Amino acid sequence: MQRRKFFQNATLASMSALLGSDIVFAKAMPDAYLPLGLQDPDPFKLFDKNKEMVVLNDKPWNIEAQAHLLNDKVTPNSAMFIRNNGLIPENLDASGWTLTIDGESAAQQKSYTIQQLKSKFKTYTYQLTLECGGNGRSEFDPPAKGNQWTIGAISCAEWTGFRLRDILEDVGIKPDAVYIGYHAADIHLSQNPDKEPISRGAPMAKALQDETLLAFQMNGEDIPLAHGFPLRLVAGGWPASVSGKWINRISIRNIVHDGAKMGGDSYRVPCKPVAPGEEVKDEDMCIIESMPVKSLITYPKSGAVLKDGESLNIQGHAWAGELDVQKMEYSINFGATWTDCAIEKPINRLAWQHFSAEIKFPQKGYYEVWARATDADGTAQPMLLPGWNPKGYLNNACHRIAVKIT
Ligand SMILES: Nc1nc2c(c(=O)[nH]1)N[C@H]1C(S)=C(S)[C@@H](COP(=O)(O)O)O[C@H]1N2
Ligand SMILES: [Mo]
Repeated sequence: MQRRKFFQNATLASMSALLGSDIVFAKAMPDAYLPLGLQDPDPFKLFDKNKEMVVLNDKPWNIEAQAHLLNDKVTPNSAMFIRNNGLIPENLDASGWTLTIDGESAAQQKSYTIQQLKSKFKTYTYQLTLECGGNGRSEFDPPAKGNQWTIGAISCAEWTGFRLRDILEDVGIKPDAVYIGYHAADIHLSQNPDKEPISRGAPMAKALQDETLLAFQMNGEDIPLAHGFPLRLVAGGWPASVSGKWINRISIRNIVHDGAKMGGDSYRVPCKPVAPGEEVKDEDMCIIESMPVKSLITYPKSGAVLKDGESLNIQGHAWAGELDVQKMEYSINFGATWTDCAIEKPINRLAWQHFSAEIKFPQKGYYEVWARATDADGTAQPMLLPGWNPKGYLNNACHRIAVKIT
């Protein structure tokens, strides 16, 4: 079994990390021995996640958050969703890691160790919103295949690393460059080494943005293994599939990158709206770029009970891909009328924004609080499920919680 093999091949350091303490007599431990403390790994312990995270799949691991776990302004590892297309790579060694830049539109091929990157390039820290393109998929009808994400495939951690632009410019970008494509160390589910689980990328304009990082730290520490240790691409505001984990190669392409999961229904939606269930021709599908405006009520948890006369302080976050969120509103009457929430400015571009509001309810009974964000272009979240598409991407419908006043 894959998981078992992972532990047998794990280095002593990674075993200690997973056990949460040093193996004192490690020298005496037989080769390829599986310490009892690591048998039958519990995913919450394995990945250091909150016990209330929801496992959608264990082969590959796909784990989502719940709204109330995401109340922190900076998402901690414990509440960060995991989305894997393949198997997490084994035996990763940061000191031996190299990043190679190549491709038709690279002026030369060049490789760097992480140490060389650190000595050569300035580091930057940004808080960046990463939402899986399939977040909200579970609501589509007819249903879409894939992980049935509800609302929890969203995070906004703080990432530290190099500007991808600085590295690409050091290598030299030919004038015909149109796209970058990443390659990573994870393993295809078939275990076929010639297949990549995923190899996506972004147009040069996104690759060259100030905030597009090749990160080596998350929230001030080494990136957790499941989130791309030792080096990951972070392209905030775009489907998180662009943010390749375990990156060892980036190609500068003179065509739209044609790696795994760049074509077909993967991370693509009909360029124009279609009826639910309708067949869409390949040439009528468009690659998802900036994610749509969306928000989440992270406090209180749905099902809150208040006493008559008590007011409720709601809190949450809103984000809008490449854009800022300009307005945040709530409704307690199923969207008949809306009231403004207070909304903060983002800490930097591509970071989510925090909102809050003090709500008074007119009388005892059952209510729903609906939240709606509007982006800087004036586009608001839809109240109900938006445009159907074959793979169930881009559901940015309003989030809602139930509240009872007794
Ligand atoms: N190498 C690699 N990078 C990857 C993936 C993957 O399977 N392999 N999944 C992508 C997808 S679809 C998403 S949504 C994000 C999830 O990032 P996270 O697991 O750190 O939350 O990683 C992206 N980067
Ligand atoms: Mo994703």
